[in-house]
Amino acid sequence: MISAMPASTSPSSFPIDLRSDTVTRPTPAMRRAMAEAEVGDDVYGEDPTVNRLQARAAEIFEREAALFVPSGSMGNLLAIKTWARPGMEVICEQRSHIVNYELASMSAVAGCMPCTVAAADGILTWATIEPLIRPKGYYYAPTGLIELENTHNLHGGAVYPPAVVDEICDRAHTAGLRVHLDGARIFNAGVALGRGVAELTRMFDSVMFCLSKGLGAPVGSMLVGSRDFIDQARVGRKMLGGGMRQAGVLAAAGLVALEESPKTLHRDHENARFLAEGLAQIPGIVLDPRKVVTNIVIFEIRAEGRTAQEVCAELARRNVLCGAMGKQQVRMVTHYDVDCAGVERAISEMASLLGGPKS
Ligand code: TLP
Repeated sequence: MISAMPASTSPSSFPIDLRSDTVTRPTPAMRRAMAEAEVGDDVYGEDPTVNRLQARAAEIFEREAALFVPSGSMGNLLAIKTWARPGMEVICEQRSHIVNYELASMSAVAGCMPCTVAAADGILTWATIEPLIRPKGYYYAPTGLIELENTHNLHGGAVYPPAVVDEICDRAHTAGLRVHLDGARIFNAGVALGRGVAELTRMFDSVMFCLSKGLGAPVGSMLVGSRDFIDQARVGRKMLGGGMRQAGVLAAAGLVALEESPKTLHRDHENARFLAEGLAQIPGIVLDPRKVVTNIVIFEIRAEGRTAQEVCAELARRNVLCGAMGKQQVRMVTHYDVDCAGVERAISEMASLLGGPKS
């Protein structure tokens, strides 16, 4: 059986892969569940394991229904397609994943236009959103949807204060607008705040969360919401070519991820904080470790003549993998396939690359 190799027992030639929490390999329990999964044709609604996963996700989020989708990107796109019509705008944060990493699918496929605003730490408030809502007028593209991202990927896994979310949703609903959550890492937000995901997401009209990020499943994300919303999203999924057949082999791993992985996310957060504290000591790195509250560490490289890409390439030669974001920023993401020893190695390789701890 192939399983993830714990970094603590690995030789230093084994890569420490901090590029993303998407790189995890299925746990032995997931692989067992996949091998033993009962399956059927999910386009007929007859895959018992997919049905169990959907029922369980709906139960955990205290919603009427849920839908298993191949990716988080498809889940977000389905929400936009379901709530908004072509020619409408979607209000979202400037560095949100739907704007930066989803191939402009909201425009190319759903016919919508992003209406973005930059927010400190990526955290929108009603005060930043309200001026973007279009008044009635035949020449305006009407506002079709508001989208929030929690945790916020490009803002280093920042977490929305629940009161801010509640106010946005409450005011949006009063204004007759829907709010969708890109909750790819909402379980990380839950752990950071010590709150349940149902409580954190109760005001949203729809929620997408990923099984294949920190929760560690090999494939898949979930949309949750009302029965009516999910029925429409299911039709949209088929239209996008996302109707799956014996998907129970994937859903089985998703069920294990959903039940088991939230309990261990706190370790990823501890490792991320430890990583941030170590990196912050290195000259040429600008980073405030107090801002690292989940599993994403983003920092600036301010080393003479060195770009983020060059630093990442050099680290890769030393078997530490991470991602450059633009010219100066680097992202490292912790997950269950990297333990504390792996994090220590990442810090020491970076220190030796950039020249020892700050004096
Ligand atoms: N994020 C990936 C990359 O696409 C950047 C990563 O490595 O972090 N919402 C958020 C907040 C995400 O971070 C991601 C993936 C998605 C949506 C899309 O999920 P997938 O990759 O399943 O389409």
